[in-house]
Amino acid sequence: MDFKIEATAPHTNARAGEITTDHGKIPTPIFMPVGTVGSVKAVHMRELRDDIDAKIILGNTYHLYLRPGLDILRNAGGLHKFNGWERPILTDSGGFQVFSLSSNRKLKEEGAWFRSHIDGSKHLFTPEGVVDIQRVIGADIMMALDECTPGTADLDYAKKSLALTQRWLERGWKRYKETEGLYGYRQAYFPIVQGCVYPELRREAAKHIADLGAEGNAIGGLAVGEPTEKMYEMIEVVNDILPTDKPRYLMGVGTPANILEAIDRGVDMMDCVMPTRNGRNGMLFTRNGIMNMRNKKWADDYSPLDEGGAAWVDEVYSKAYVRHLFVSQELLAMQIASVHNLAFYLWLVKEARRHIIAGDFKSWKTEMVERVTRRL
Ligand code: PRF
Repeated sequence: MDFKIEATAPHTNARAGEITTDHGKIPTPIFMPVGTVGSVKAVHMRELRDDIDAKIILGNTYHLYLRPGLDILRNAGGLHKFNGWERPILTDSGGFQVFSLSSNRKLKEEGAWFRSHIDGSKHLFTPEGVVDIQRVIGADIMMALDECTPGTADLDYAKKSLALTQRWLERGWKRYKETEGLYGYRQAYFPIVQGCVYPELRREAAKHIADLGAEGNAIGGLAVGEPTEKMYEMIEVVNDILPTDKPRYLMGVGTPANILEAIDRGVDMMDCVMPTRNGRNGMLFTRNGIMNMRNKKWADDYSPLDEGGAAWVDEVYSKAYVRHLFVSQELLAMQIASVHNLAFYLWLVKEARRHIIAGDFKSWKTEMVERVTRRL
C-alpha cells in the first residue's frame, strides 16, 4: 500500500491524499460504507460503484468468520470474488463486534473468547488468528485485534485494557510479517490506538504504534460513550504523534459534522453504519440538514427528495413518495434512503478534499458543520 499527500489546508491539520492498493486507488479523505457480512445493506454493487462511487468498503471478520465461514470464502477465492466488489476492502478485526454482539465473551491473555450470536457455538479470536482470517477474506487493509475500551472506563481499567491491546498488537504484527507475500496481493495491517479519554494513555499508545512503522494507523475507542468534545480532544492528542506521512483511520465515526471535524484534525479515513442504519429508519442526511422521512410534514411535499443532491434518487423521487414508502414499510424506502445517504457522505468527503486542495477548507467546514446539523 502506498500513500501520498497532495495538499494540506491552512490553519488546520486536514490533508488531501491518495492511497494505492492492489485493488485500486482511494482518494483521501474518504468515507467507507460498512458491508458487515459482505454486503452493504440494501445496496447493490452496481449502485455502490456507479451511483455512490464508493472507493472502498468494509467487511467484518467476526461476521464473515461465523457465516459463511472460511472454507466458503477460501473456495470462492476471497471476498472480492464472492461478492463481486473489485475495489479495495478493509476488514475490522472482530474484537469490537465480539463485544457488541456475542454473549459470554471473556478477554484472556491468549485472546477473546465468545459465543456466536447465531448458534451459541464457542470461539476464540487470537491476535494471530485474526490476521490469518483476514488474509483468507482477502482484505486489502486488515485491522489488529484490540479491546475497544468503553468511553466511561476508569483510569485503572483503561490502563490494563491498553496494555493488553499493546501485547496483542506485538503478536499480531509478528504474524503479519511472517505471512507477508503468501496470499497473492498486498494486504496492509493497521494497528489501533486505544487509551479511552486519558491523554497520557493515548500518547503512550500513539508512540508505541508510531514506532511500529505500519502502513497506516487507526484510532479506536472513540464515539463509545464519551462526550463529543473529548473525542475531538483525543483525536488531536493522537494525531500530534501518529506519523503524518501515513493514513489515519478513525473507526466507527460518525455524523456528517463529526466527519468534517475529524478531517480538520488530520483524519483520512472513516466508516460508520449511520448512513445505512439510520437511513433504514427514515433518517436522511443532506447538505441542508437532517430529515426524518416518517414525519407528517412530508406527506404532501411533492418536491424532489433532495434537489441538486448527489444521488439520482434525489431527483427521481419526491419527499411525499418516500414518506409514503416508509410509512408503508416498503423495502424500497430502505433502498432509496441508503443510496441517498451514502451518496451524500461520499459527496461530503469529496467536497472536503476539493476545498483542502483549493485552500479554503476551514471556512467551508465551519459553514458546512452548521448546515448539516440543522433539523429540517
Ligand atoms: N476497535 C475496532 N473496531 C471499531 C472500534 C474500535 O475501537 C470502534 C470504536 N468507535 C468502531 N469500530 N477494532
